[in-house]
Parts: sequence; C-alpha cells; structure tokens
Amino acid sequence: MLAQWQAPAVLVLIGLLSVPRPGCAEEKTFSLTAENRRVDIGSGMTYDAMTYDGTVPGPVLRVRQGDDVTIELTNQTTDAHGINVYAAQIDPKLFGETSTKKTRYQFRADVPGVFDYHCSAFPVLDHVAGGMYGMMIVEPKDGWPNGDAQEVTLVQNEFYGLADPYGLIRPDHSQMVAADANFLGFNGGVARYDLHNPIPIKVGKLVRVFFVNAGPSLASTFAVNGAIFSTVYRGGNPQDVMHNIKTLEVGPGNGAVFEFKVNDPGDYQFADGSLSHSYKGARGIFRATR
Ligand SMILES: [Cu+2]
Repeated sequence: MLAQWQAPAVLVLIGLLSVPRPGCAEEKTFSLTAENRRVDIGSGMTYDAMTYDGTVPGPVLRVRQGDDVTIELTNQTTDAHGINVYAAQIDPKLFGETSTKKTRYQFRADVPGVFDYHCSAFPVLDHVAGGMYGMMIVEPKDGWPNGDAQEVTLVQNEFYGLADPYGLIRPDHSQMVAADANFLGFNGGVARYDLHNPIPIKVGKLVRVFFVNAGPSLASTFAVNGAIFSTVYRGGNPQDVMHNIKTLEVGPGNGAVFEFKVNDPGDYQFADGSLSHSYKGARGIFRATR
C-alpha cells in the first residue's frame, strides 16, 4: 500500500532554486499565507491540515548570514495563526498569535544554521501537528566549509489520527497530547521516497542533507544505511561540527546538516533510527548511480 503514492522528485530540490551567493548581505522578503487545506500524505491517505501556502511542510525559506529578512503572513482563515521563525532573535510577541489577518516583522539573520519555523497560535501543539511548520536555512556568510554538494532538504514530522474508510485523517488532539503518533513522514509524506520514488544521488559526490525535525513531540535519529556521515553540523552551525558518525539525535524543533558520500551504486535507505518511527513512515531511499 505504501508504494502506491509517488511524489514529484523535484520537491526535494526546492532548496536548490534560491541558493544565496557569497557577497553582500541582501534584503529577503517571504510572504506566506495561512490556509486550511486537505493534503495528500501518501499511502492512500489525506489529512485535514492547517498550512503555510497550502503545503505541508511550508516552503523552504533560504537566506544568507547577515541578510535582512522580512516575514509576512496573511491569514486567510477564521482561526488564529502566526509564524515563529527561530532564526529570528526578536520579541516573540511579534510572531503573532491572534486572529490578526496580517503579521509582519523583520530581523537580521545573524546565526547560520538550519532552523524550523512554525505557527505560534494556541495550542501550538495542534497547529504544528496540523501541518504549520517548515525549514529556514541560514547559509554561513562564507558558504559551507566543504563546498559544492548535492543538496537535499528533509523535514521530518508526525501525523496524529487514523484514516477513515476513505483514507481521510482528521487530526486527533488526544493522540497529540499523548505523543502517540500514528504516522511519520519526510516532507509531508508517509514513506514518500520509497522504492518507486527514490531521491537520486551520485556515487562519490558529496550529499548535503538539510534536516529539520518538526515534531511536534518525538526525537529523531536520522541515519543512512550503508553510509557514515563524514561531517555533521549540529543545528546546522558550521562551528558545531562532528565527523564520522552514524547518526545524531535531533530533538523536536531542532535541525542539523548531514554530509556523506556513497562508494557504490545501489539503494541506500535513510530513516529515523527508531524502528517504530521508520515503520510508521519516517523512511526513504537514496538511489545512487555513477
Ligand atoms: Cu496556526
């Protein structure tokens, strides 16, 4: 059943479309909308989600260290929504948490890393489990130390609720409170990058995975079967570096950058090392070719 659903592989390349170049700091504006949407999460299931821009997760927001960043959120719903960008070091009240139709704030992205962003409206648990989260990459001002690489963005998350006979999941608050996830996924899909929809990589070419665990509640131990991470930046911060490790625990709301190469062609499964989590959908395939 899990193999029936295929997502466009191009979605994993979102982060490639707006790679900042070294040079002067820039002004970057991201205008998002909060909207309710029934989204396809794969495996024949749909999810009544709260979203940024109609997708789960929301768009990857990519800037460079030193950029002046403006965040704008237009709320198209009758519910309260906001947007808490963790790369911003500002008064949290500015993130918005009322039914205000417009939220707007600015900050300078001083700290490089991979950060999550998510809704700030109460109860935050329901809004994050409902789908309101995404990734912000703050590129180091001098670029990534290991230079050119194939870049992939992966956001891990949990889904709470069981599907009805039509495959529809209505988010289950009690399950959320119990942190008893029914499904997990990467980039909004349960087993999204399975054998029928693998992420292509090249033998001998450095792969750089920008990873965020959106949670809302479970830790992840991301790993790639058949590979050792040559470099890992905790939080995506180049100053917090580790080498030659199998995995790193990334708690809910945290991020990391994982770099690796493979030596042979083949299918390399990536997954949350928790076998329960991977069974529930937090798994996928890198397909390596020469
Ligand atoms: Cu919200």
